[in-house]
Amino acid sequence: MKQSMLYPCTNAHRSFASLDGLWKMQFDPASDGITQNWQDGLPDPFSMPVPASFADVFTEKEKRDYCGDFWYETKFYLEADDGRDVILRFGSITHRATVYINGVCAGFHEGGFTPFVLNITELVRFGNRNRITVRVNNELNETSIPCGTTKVRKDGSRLAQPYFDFFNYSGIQRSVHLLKVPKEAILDYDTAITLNGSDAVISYQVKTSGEHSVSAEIFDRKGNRVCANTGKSGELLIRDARLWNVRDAYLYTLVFRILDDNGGEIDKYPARLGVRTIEVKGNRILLNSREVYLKGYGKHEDFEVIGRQFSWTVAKRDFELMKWTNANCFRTSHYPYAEEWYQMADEEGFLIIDEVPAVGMMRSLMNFAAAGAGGKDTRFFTADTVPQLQKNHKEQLEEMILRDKNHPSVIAFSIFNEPETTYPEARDYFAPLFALARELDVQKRPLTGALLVNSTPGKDTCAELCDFISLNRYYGWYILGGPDLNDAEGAFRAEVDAWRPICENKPLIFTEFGADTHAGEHKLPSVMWAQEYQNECYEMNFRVMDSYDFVKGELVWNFADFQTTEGIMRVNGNKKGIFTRNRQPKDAAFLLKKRWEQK
Ligand code: BDP
Repeated sequence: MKQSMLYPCTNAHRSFASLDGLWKMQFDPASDGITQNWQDGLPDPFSMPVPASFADVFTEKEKRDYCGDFWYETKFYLEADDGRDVILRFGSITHRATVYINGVCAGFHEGGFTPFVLNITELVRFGNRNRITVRVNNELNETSIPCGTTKVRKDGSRLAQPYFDFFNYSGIQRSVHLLKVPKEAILDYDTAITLNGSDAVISYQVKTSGEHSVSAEIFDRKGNRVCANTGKSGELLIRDARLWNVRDAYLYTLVFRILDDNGGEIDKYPARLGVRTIEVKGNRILLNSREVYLKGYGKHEDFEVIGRQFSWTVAKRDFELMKWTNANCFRTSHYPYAEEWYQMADEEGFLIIDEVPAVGMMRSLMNFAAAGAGGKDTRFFTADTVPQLQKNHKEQLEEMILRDKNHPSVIAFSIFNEPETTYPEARDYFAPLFALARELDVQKRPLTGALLVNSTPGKDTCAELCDFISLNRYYGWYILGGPDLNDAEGAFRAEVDAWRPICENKPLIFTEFGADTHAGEHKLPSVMWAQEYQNECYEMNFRVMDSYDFVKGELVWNFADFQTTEGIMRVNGNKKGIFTRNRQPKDAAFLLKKRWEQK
């Protein structure tokens, strides 16, 4: 295990301070910060909140679109040494970061959507002020997850060119914590759940950094202890277990302690436990042995001004809107979201398909309307960059699973979004990633990946790796839109017919479908971009989906309008939202609310 990803907590042994606030920042377009010793202090900084996506705070285009190296700096006071380790934890820095403590390099991390921790005990000055400097880089290339390229313009400035359809928000986008943890500490744990009649057996494993024994206890919501065991691994039996269910999310508390030889406590970590099982049987998805139909959204972490920064208030609004439409599920398209999203989903009883940032795995200037809709095969997985890409992909997958594996809300992992899967090298690339996920996830959740329009039976090489098939399909938009909607329906039916033999034994869900819609636009009869058309397009899609009993879920694209790179295909962003970017309903929201009430 690379690092402990446990979310910070406070108790008799552990404490943390938030380092969020106003930091200093400076762009480093010549990438010579290191040679100028910026790690010892930034020469000409401006102020910047942390966490934040820096882009949308600026009024100047060059700053919003800045691509390259940039630096952050802050200082913190550390009280006297109390014998515990001092750990610096970044919720995420996009996309790569080198961290310096008092001018000395403490570590490097690549991957913009997962936390990383650095043990800085040896680098800090106790009873003193300390400086953190971070050199960040937000360039995209074909080994980065997500993929893209970086263009150098005539004046030498760089511009990110994503192979994906969302803005390349970057910076220190999630919270920074300074943790103090005991030298002998709980590092990680796993749980796997089996239901036995009305009882539940929780097998657990705990990793610690020492040899002392561990105790495990489960408490119910009222604080009553319901079972206990000792040992770094073992089983806990909950009699008459209250299950965790959709919109009925009962959570127990699972407490691990490291005990010394006299029974004294060395460390303690309390976690929430939702008792639920998830499995695919034949072509059904079973939650607690009962079939569940997935209804909901592909989302983004995206909001006006704050970009990809997590906001409890925006997230709460999103959950309220999702509940209002009777949804039960969302996919974290196209990257692992801030940890707080999963905590909220655990509480609210929402199902999550957790996606690794493997998007843009084809050469196209934007990840839409590409290969399938007339584009050409780019043979992405035959390039020299592929071994390094796969290494990064594995690391991102491992970090996501390590971080999210104990959330009851997480019911599946998605290993990719719309790669070029139409030739055998794609399968060679993905098979080891699926194998890795199966090995790492003790709960053995179903695995999937969202397939692009041209990944159809006979052409696609990766659907067989998936436990359920996920299709992104734009019949009525990129394919046969507007006046051709009737033909779109026929073409859509023909494709779903072709999936039937595969789906005799595998569930099929739609992870994307929809139509760009301008919130202010109305037209009778409808035209593309008008709200009436978004409804008609959804009605057509639902007619088709309802005719196939192996379709087990529908996640519309997208929950809300979101920011993308500028271009002729996008009107200040992608407008396929059911809600506007500031979270007000388009007409389609009422259609979904009604449909999902009955579904
Ligand atoms: C799919 C992508 C998604 C895009 C969407 C669209 O998975 O990221 O935003 O299409 O074009 O290709 O709206």
